[in-house]
Amino acid sequence: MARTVETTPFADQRPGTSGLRKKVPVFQQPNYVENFVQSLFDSLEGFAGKTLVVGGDGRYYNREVIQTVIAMAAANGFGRAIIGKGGILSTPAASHIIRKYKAFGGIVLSASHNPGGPHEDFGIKYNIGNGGPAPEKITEAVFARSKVISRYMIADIAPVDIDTIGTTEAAGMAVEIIDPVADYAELMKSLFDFEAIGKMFASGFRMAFDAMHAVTGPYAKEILERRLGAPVGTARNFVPLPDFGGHHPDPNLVHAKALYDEMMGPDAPDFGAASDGDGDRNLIIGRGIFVTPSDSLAMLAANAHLAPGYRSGLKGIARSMPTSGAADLVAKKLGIGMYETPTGWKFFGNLLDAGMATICGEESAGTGSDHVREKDGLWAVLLWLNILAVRSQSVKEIAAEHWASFGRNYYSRHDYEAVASDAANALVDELRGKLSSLPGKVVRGLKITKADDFAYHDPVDGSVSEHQGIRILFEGGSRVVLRLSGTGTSGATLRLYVERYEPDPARHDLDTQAALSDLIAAADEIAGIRRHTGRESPSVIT
Ligand code: G16
Repeated sequence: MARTVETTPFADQRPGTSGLRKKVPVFQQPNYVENFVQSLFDSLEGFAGKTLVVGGDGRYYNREVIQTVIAMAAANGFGRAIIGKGGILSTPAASHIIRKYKAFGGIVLSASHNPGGPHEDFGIKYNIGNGGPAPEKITEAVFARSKVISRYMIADIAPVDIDTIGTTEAAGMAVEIIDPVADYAELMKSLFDFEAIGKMFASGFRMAFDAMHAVTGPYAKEILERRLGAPVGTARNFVPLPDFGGHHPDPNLVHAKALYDEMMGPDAPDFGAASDGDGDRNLIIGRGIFVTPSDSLAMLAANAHLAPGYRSGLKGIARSMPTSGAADLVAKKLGIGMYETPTGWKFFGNLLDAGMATICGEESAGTGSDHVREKDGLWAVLLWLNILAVRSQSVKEIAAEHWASFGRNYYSRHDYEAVASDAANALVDELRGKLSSLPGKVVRGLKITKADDFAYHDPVDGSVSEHQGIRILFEGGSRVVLRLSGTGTSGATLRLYVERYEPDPARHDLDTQAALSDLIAAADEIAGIRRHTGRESPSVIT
């Protein structure tokens, strides 16, 4: 029943920060999906007879690619495929299911927070047996293979019914369709004080959760409304749609603006939150206050011991390099390890597996812990709810107390999207070329103390990842970071990360952009952002 099909390579199948992301028409080219999946299987060893988890965020083309993956997994010798009903699995749920059922690995079909639809984005990423994104040595091997591939294997089978829970068989491989929510909901119950959170809801606590027509809808309905007793309507936009209702499922202040406006309004709920396309990102907004992802990481780490799953304390904290240093101050106070990694959740896997870090976070709205090996949007929301229930304070009060004891790291990211790749590369090359001449210079009244191109030395496996972002540090602890995104699908996206530390509580109520204006101007002067990109202002400010 398995067939070998001749094919020719595509030149553009290098996975980025998180898997292969392209426009749908690119994936729809004959053999495009097949080539990538076969290149992946050819780069793995020892999966014969083992289990592959498959699911996605429900976006356009999800169901078609799941059928292809089933037929190819069977032909390549997997023994069992576990698939979320309807082809749905959030990224953190897929990570949990891989771990729980001791699968060999998993394929998650998602382009995360990018829009979906016939002309929008699609993506394929592979997670290894620890539940985490494949490390660079695997993604690079897949890319190398994709450049020389000459055949793929596929079983001739009728489409599998992925909408009925139960086990069937496809070309000798068992296909198990599971409830995508149940295992994940049980895991959350084991980590958090559902009774305390339930009592908080029963006493009138109001929350708005925006699932953005993406994968977390069914998870939020089950956990927040059914298990924790939040009023029906707490989860909004909860039906996953192939085009996310025409929106970007990106939980930030631009794409979740309606939620933000409501949270800043006179009758705001107590707590607002949102998650992205595949459920690994989070947005946290209290009544009258947006909590930056960097601050959220620090506040969650400082309060995690209030949740049952973290009562015995944290082993360490890890954050990506561009994420603010707010969590470092918490780690210092707790006397635990702090690790600075490149952008990309895959870099946390070794630290989590080695028991060096318990909580990890990124400025790009990702927070998570060692319960899975992915960032986890609903996990962050539930940990916040647990903390709010135990402390009986508002988000605003918790943030103010946090800043009073640790100081405040004003922080913002400016994105210049869809810039011509040549212009973006020229900017980075020019900046790299002058890094050694920057220390000692004064720009806009700010003295540069250090400038480098971040390289990460993994303390667990000794691997080195270079060119992970340019850092320019100023006297007093402020800094700007520039790097090119690894997740965009058109042209290049330049990211400018800006941070300023303010120890004085009397200055903790400033407007963020105003507090950072001198650094933003200095960054433009140093890197020539406007000159190179031709843009007067960023496309997105978060
Ligand atoms: C992915 C990665 C994250 C990364 C983010 C932004 O998130 O998993 O680790 O921080 O992209 O990466 P970049 O700055 O290179 O665009 P997601 O939610 O898109 O999978």
